[in-house]
Amino acid sequence: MLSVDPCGPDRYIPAMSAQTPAAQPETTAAPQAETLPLVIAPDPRLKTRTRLVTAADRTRVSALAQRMLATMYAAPGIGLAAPQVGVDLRLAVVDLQPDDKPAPIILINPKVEKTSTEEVTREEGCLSIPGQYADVTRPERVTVSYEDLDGQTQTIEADGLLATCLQHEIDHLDGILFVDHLSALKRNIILRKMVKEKRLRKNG
Ligand code: K1U
Ligand code: ZN
Repeated sequence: MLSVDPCGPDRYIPAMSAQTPAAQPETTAAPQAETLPLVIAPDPRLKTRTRLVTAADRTRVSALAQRMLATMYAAPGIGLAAPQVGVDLRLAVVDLQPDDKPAPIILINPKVEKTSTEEVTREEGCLSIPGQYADVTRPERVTVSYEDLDGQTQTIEADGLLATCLQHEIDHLDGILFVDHLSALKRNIILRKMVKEKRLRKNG
């Protein structure tokens, strides 16, 4: 059982605009966490191995994880790692929203414990490499251990898109982007486009 309160996307806030003050419900929605600016490639923060979350980081990590979830839902995306919001910590969030219902997972110090020998090729995108997609081959199944917000060790055995997403997010914590799994030719085509787009954004 996960101990995480989603506190995520705007669509979970009840619509208030059609209600008069007298008709408003007595209970108030949980305050929405603010989104964070995304770090866009190329950026050295995306190429750096992050550091372990320690007991001293715990209070900060809870609020940060809620803001990362808000950022991921707003993007929209199915995962987000701390370096993508400029934070040098081993922290990631994932939500594939099965049945269109929120099912956020907050992963502190996640670690791939086991991978299958069978591989699968799936198209990947990245919120730090917007508009670029490519087929990436990875192990089909993974076992990932992580700490939850209560400091309890949890284990996920994943296949399908969740397995791909977990590997993509843990790669981020090691400074690895999905383009690093491609041939040098494909990687350079994508990275050159990113350099060009960054230059265009900078120069207006
Ligand atoms: O870490 C990230 O950059 C997020 C990335 C995760 C990911 C996507 C695909 C395969 C592996 C990992 C994204 O979420 S990109 C956006 C995306 O895939 C998506 C967006 C809306 C609905 C469904 C998927
Ligand atoms: Zn990514």
